[in-house]
Amino acid sequence: MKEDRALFSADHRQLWRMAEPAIWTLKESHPEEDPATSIMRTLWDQPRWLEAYHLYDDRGSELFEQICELPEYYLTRTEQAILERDAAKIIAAAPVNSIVELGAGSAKKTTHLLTEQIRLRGAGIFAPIDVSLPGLILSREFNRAHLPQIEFHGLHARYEEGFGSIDKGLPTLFVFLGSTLGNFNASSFVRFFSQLSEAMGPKDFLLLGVDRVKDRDILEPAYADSQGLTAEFILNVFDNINHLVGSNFDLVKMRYYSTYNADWQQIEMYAVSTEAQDIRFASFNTSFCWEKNDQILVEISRKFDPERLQQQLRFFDLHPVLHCTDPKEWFSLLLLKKLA
Ligand code: AVJ
Repeated sequence: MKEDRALFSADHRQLWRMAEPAIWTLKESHPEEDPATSIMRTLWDQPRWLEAYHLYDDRGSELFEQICELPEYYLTRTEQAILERDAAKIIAAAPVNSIVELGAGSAKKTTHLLTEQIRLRGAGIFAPIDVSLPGLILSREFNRAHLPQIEFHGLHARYEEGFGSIDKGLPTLFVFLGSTLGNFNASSFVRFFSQLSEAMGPKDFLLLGVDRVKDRDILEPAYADSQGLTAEFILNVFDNINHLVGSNFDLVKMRYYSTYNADWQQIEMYAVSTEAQDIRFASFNTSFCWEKNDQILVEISRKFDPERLQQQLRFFDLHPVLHCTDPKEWFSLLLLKKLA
């Protein structure tokens, strides 16, 4: 493919190999921390908690797709509607050759941006970065069928590994949708934006989709659906953990609990033990007692004030260009430009 070199920076190009047609993987991955270490570190923290990425094994990814369709879960369809309405405005304001999507998930939303890119500029590169290979393959097939003018390069990697390899000279729109940012606590927020800003060149933009602070009567049902899908999604993490570190969490002896913490502007999703259980970790030769009624914080979903977020992002040399929202002002898309 002639334009491979246009996507990767010269000194990163040789780190990648094509694992599948149009899908790249790192020859060697050196994550800051592997999944098992992350689990052991946060479960020994007080209070015990987990990093959100453990939720997305195959079953978890499937359950999350179903959550997106729930009547109570307004986020996906609200963001989709904003994109449908404002994609042309966004692409016009961001003169780029390539679109790099972090944690692509359902590539459906990005289609609006790519369609506008074709309409306005006739061509472009689309490079979704995702840890899920099946997701990338679906995205590649969709692209092949519906967006032939767009050159596709899937990056099978964690976001920070992926965006670090993109050529800084190639005008790029980085896209981070779905309020995935809401999963980051204060320290991962700073680390993420430092790394991303560092990876961005002077012609680059960032499109950020974030769920907004609002009444708890709207927020809480989105994370406590009547079908119990969210509960299943959250508790499923323990199946994945049992698999990753050889532990014996018993899903029958726990329940799901969620609440909106207004002081911290975040939904908190917990697993609560319904009886004392001795949790053993075969791979680490250690154990702890999970007492009855004790909680493990499995996920946070932060809610944002868009003006305040724009101010915070100036610290990372990201300056506001556009702010798109829905009529109810429930969700925001922020377009930011990297200042050289
Ligand atoms: C994928 C992080 C945006 O926080 O709304 C949905 C994850 N967890 N229901 C969110 C989630 C439970 C979701 N994000």
